[in-house]
Amino acid sequence: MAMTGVLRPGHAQLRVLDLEVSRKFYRDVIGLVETGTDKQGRVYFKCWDERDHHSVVLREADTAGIDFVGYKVLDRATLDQLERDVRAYGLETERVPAGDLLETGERVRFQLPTGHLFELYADKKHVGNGLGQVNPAPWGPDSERGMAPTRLDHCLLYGTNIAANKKLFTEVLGFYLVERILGPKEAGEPEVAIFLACSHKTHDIAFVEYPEPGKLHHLSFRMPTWERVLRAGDIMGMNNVPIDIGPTRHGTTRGETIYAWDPSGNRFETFCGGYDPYPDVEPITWTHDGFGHGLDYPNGKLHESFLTIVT
Ligand code: M3P
Ligand code: FE
Repeated sequence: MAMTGVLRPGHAQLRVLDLEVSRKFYRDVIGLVETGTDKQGRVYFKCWDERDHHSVVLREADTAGIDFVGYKVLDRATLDQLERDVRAYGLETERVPAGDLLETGERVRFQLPTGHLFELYADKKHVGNGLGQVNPAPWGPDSERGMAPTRLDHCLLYGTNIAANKKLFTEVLGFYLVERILGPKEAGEPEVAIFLACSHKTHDIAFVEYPEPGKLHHLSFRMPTWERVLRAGDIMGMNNVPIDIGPTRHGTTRGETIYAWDPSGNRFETFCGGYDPYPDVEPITWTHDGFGHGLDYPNGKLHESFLTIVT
């Protein structure tokens, strides 16, 4: 089998300021499928074409931001091996019991050098996409409500010491570097952003160097087409959703995109396109001078809000 180890982003738990307002927003405006509420009051969603029970979990809190992200691994043997590898590398790990998140098996949790809580897990209930496993229709009612992204694509996290994250992800977790952004020449061109893949995508996770640990820049939702990204923009307009950037195309990862804010101020992305890297690609580099086009290719512009606002 070609794909082993860590498979994909599986879930993210977001802090939201008003659960009912956020529930409506994620369900009716973004168009996710609500799949449950747990004893703690957390609300669970999946994107319509995801097969596992959930990918987005909302927790009401006084501040916005991200509690943790979880990545699905191939099987339990892989989970046990990666847990040993992370410990041998020198990080402490914790097992979160099965059932702590609805319909989810044990999770191995550890803190990244950037301050984020990161989890690996092997088991989550298969609930399907509503279209069945035999002779399925190509789409159904859940793909036609709101923006209706197909899946949770990646997250971009801001934090301290991304160089240490790069080492952990590439040497222990089996990710590879696809693109990177360099700082100014005067500073010795340090890597200020890294885009890492565990699959055949331009990024499954990305990090930006930032003085504060544990910050969320955005959760990204995959759209099937550019047309659907533009339609997501129409839906943002109809619902007065504040937009940060777009519709436009990044130079970095070549994605077509809109960034906007949820009612709590957590940024999200509706994203499509990119290209298909393999683990043997030579990473693409964006210099400090070229980064305006990296961020917004047509406009070649560094957007202040995009670079500085995080939750
Ligand atoms: C993306 C993406 C930065 C670029 C971000 C790119 C931090 O979010 O999905 O390609 O400049
Ligand atoms: Fe993104």
